[in-house]
Amino acid sequence: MKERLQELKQEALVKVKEATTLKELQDVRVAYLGKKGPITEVLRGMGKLSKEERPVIGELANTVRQDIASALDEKKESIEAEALEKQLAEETIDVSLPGRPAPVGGPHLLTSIVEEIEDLFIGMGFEVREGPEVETDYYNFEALNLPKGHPARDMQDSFYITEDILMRTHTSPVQARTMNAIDGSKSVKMICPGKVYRRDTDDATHSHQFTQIEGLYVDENVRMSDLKGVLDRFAKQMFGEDREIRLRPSFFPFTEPSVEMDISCKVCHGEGCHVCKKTGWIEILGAGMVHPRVLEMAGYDSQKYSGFAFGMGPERIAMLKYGVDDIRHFYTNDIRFLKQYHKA
Ligand code: FA5
Repeated sequence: MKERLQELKQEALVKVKEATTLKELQDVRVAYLGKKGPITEVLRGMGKLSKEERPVIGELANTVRQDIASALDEKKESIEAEALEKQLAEETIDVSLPGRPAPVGGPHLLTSIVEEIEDLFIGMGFEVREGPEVETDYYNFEALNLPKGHPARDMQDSFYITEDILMRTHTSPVQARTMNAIDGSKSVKMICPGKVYRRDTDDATHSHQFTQIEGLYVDENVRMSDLKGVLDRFAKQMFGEDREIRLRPSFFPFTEPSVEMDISCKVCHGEGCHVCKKTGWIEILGAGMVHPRVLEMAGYDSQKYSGFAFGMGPERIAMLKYGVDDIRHFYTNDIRFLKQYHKA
């Protein structure tokens, strides 16, 4: 019986050694130490032994049991430790790896340029005003000295909603609205950014919906030289002190005299390209001295008050400033284009 017990012990220890998983180890435990296992069987047969042999075999059986049990426990610990180590190795976090960038949006180039222009004029004492995009014929045209049937209405091909309501074709109605609201009682110095709509055919420099920024300064003794000074400061601050501007005589029914301001093309540096239609210049704004009739319609005494006004297209300004070669880039929303202008 002694030999049998020693044999069982050796056998069990080999199996414990060979086991590689907790499941295999549990099977060994059940097989050798379980109720139906060979050691229990040996102990059951003790009744047949002599009185002297019984305690010796009993003690040996217990020792064998304990040896197998502690070998099992040891092996269990080592399998568990190995598993933990493997898991830790697999789940190791390399803190030196670059993180996954979370996509962050930014203002649209057009929004940034409008804000930049606003800041620039706020710095010169102008206030920012807004007006409706769906406008009455009166404010869009009549209050600006463009009565019904006036041929100059053709300069701005319009989207009419009813006979008297249209999508505003420029931001100039906000001039009339602002002046009307104060009824000629005090000076006005404002700019108005916003969307405008025209039945223009889309091309590299024209869009049927675009942005304008209007400017208006009405006070006593406002002169043409004030307009020139403000526009010159605007152009230099926006494009650099070395930028060239030119004022060309023009016509707007709401200003007299009227001018158009061009700035030298940044894309071709005056050589002529498709952006500037081979002229080397890009028209960016219309301006002039507010027509006395417009002042009077708004309630001002045109003998006492005078003013200047201007209206510019921020898309054209952004195109010049950043060398954008097609106005349609602002509206097709290609993220590759827009991303280039996101400020960090
Ligand atoms: C006007 O709209 C006048 N209301 C501007 C003005 C205001 C003159 C106050 C005098 C006093 P004009 O049609 O030229 O003017 O347009 C002004 C600017 O808008 C242009 O210089 C140009 O930069 C821009 N613009 C005009 N049409 C388009 C278009 N289809 N697409 C993009 N920009 C345009």
